[in-house]
Amino acid sequence: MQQKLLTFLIAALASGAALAAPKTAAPTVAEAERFVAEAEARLKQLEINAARADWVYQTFITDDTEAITAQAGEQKLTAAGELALKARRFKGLKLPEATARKLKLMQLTLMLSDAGDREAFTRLSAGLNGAYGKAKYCPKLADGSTGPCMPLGQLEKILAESRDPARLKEVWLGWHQQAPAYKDRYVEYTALSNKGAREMGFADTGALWRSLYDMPPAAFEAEMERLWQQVKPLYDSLHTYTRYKLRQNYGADVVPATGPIPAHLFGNMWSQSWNNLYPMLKPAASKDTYDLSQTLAARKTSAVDMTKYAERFYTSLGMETLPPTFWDRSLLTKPQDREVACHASAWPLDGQLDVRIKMCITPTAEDFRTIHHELGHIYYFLAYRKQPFLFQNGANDGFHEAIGDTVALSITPDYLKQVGLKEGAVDAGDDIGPLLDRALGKVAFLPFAYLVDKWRWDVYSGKTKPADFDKTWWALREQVQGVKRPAPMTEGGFDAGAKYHVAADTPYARYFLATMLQFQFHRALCREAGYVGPLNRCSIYGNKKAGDKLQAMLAMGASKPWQEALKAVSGEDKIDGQALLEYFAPLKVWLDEQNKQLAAQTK
Ligand code: X8Z
Ligand code: ZN
Repeated sequence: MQQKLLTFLIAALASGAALAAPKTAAPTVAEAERFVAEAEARLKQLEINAARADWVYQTFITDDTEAITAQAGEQKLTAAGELALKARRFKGLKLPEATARKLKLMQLTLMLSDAGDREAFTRLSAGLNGAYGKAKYCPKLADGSTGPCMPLGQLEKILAESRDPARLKEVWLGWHQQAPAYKDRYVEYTALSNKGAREMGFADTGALWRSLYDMPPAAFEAEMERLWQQVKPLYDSLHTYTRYKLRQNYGADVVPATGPIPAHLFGNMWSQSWNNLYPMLKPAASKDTYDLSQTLAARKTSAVDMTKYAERFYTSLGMETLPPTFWDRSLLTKPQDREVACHASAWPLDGQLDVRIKMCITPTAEDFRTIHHELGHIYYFLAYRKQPFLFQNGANDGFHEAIGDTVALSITPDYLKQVGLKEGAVDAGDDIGPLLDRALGKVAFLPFAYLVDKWRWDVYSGKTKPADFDKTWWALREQVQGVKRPAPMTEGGFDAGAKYHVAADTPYARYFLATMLQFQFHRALCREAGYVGPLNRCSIYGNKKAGDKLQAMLAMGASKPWQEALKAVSGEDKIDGQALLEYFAPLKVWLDEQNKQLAAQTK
């Protein structure tokens, strides 16, 4: 307490806040409203500047663009910290709801009172993002020379397509070897971030992150655990089934009968989605040999066409067409002449119609899903653009991640047929095939989405020291996800840093929440559309009634606690795994039956 008060006073003095606010005059409602209006105008301008600088940086990574984005980020951070401290003055004052909420939101930020710290922090932040974006694996050839260097996209393609375990292992290790180069910077960065969180009165940055959900941070942590336990039995069934199939395919030497499974075998760099294993895992009885990736590749579907398919889904719900500047200014394919950060992202550049996607699109089913995901962000931006600046955000970050995925749940075999992306008849009796494919994306993802921030919370709290980064990372991955490192850990390793969101310091609990939320949204919107029947066959494509319901929630932005936004769309006020479990219920029965039979066969 003492320590907190002291840091507050130092910070307040450094920012000039204590000098600016006369101690005697009690704050008034009018003053609070004036303060909020001025703060919003100032933050908005700085946000636009920072977004522009960052866009240029991430689509053209150079030392110069890095310096420019760091500088713009620093200006934003300076103002955010200063205003957050000043906002404290109105604590306890009875205010209109919206003003009180804006003051609360303004205080959920880092505050670094020292200019040198701010400069170092924003430089490290930009540098880490760039380092991840530029990283490449350059294989050593037998003659001692170095082979052509491979960026992440190329390595991911090999993991998706090759079934040679030695090659998979090489590629997996090749990518994970890159992260130690920025481990020291990450350590320095997290220390500064913690300093900023503490100056603002939070225990550490993890505590700040857990404070972003309209509930006490400890309650949020308990919710995460409750949700994971709720869906864990379904994950366990999928993991068991996958192990049998991997063992059949790779043999008992590669895949152990019990314990964690080597991480390089799941068709994905982080074993976070297993869709690429579908051909190996698909039900023997399924006649459906349909492969969307094959169709998209064979037709040489362009990045623009992929995006247009997604746009048409949203407009079929009654939403607006994308503004012309979206098409002029987005980056949809990987440029060959410069370094870019390929990790897909959606950008609100001016809080109005200047919205953009940055993504290195290839004609695959995975990118088809991802472009629907990204447009979910874009349509959220567009829907809440009429809100005041501080409410131009998702109800919480899990909502933002869930919108596009909700829409993508409506990409059913029927829908693909309807838009001409599926040839041949849809087998109405075959639910298990498509459900399994969906589970390989969604259910397989749950433990990974749960554990990334579980690991980071301990890093931020200091419980995990830098020397133990890999030890604690792999303890979680083994215990929660049931996957293991394909080779022993190395001294100074930084495997968590081989994931974009760790290097770029983007919170990850949002994706775990989004996975729950999207099934709640899907169920609610299907009901709104008047659909009765199994949730996995429902597509809201073309349904304006469902679209209006969704749009109404999107338009609320962050103006109300997320519980109200959830209520508006689904009538529920808790994030819950029940809708997801209901969606996959037929698959759970099937998996458990398969596992029983496979166990009997291997006795
Ligand atoms: O990062 C993303 C999106 C951008 S918000 C492409 N996702 C997570 C990931 O790639 O790890 C979407 C699913 C999870
Ligand atoms: Zn996203």
